[in-house]
Amino acid sequence: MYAQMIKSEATQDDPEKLAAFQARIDAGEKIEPKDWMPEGYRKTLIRQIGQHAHSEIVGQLPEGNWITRAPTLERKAILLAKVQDEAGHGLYLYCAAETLGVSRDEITEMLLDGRMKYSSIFNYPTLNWADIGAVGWLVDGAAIMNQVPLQRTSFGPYSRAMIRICKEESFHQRQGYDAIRKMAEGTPEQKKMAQDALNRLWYPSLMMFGPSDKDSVHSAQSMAWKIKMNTNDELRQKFVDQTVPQAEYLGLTIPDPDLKWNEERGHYDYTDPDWSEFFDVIKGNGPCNVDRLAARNKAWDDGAWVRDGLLAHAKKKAARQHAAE
Ligand code: FAQ
Repeated sequence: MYAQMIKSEATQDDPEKLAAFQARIDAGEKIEPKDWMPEGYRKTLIRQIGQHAHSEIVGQLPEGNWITRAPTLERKAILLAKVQDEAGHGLYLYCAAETLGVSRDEITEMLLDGRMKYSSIFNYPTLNWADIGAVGWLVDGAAIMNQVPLQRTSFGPYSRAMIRICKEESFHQRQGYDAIRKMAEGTPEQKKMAQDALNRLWYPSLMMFGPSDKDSVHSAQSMAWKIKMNTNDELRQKFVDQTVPQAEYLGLTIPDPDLKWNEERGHYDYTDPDWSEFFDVIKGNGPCNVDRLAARNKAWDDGAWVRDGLLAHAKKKAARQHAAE
């Protein structure tokens, strides 16, 4: 339905303006907030940037769950810093979305009542400490794979936000790898926990790249507009190729008996995730969807007095300024 809306609005745009806009994109120019843009481009960006921002915010929950139970003070401090970084990423992205004419409150409300999505991965639980290592290694690893090309995306504010985010995400990925390496090199029980985390998070991590190309409704238009730089399957393959040697180094086994190097393709052949599970999770039926949205709704409601107070202060200040003029 959203895709239909975008299509119908795109066709209402002046063909000459559309052609000039596409020429700018093709020439690699950045589009800035005050530039003319097709309505479909604006809406697609709000959807993608908003979904991305929500993922950063909701993504704090599975890791935040372990801050009080981190095994050492050092691990606690690192995890705390990482979770704070994710909040910062959410804020840069909400600001980028605001330049497209949608307020942070509006898109937050769309998350809270289920009209907007966030990444499927955050609907899976973090059951033990090894999961925190696996989240950094796999989830941040997949996020970087997706986000490095987005530094070149056509919309200026999004592309600039991605440059800073990617720097921090690579630190996150390395801390995750270091945490899981410690477990994999630890006691047999710790190694078992690391393997169990990999078993549970492997396929949900592959799902982060979105449905297979044949089922991706937005890829073609988003790639033409350089809102997306690669297809979902291209990035998923790159992620598999990068991660398999990392698992081998850890002495862990990717839970895919059919995974093998394909000499001819120069890539690993791998098993796709269960796409029916993916679509079920993004419809709201994953293991933690209800809890995640309840936690975000509670945080929003509990913070109402802060927002009201700030707004009242801003209104009072504006009234004072107005009276003085
Ligand atoms: N989860 O036609 P496509 C992070 C939806 S940040 C949920 O292929 P598109 C940092 C899609 O919206 C992770 N929904 O769609 C961190 C569409 O539904 P709609 C987030 C998904 O947009 C780490 C439908 O399926 N990163 O992890 C998912 O061209 C650790 C059809 O799909 C970003 O958001 C999914 N996985 O491609 C934080 C990156 N995949 O809207 C804390 C930017 C697809 O029509 C801790 N986003 N859908 O109702 C993107 O690159 C794209 O939006 C894709 C999807 C690739 C995710």
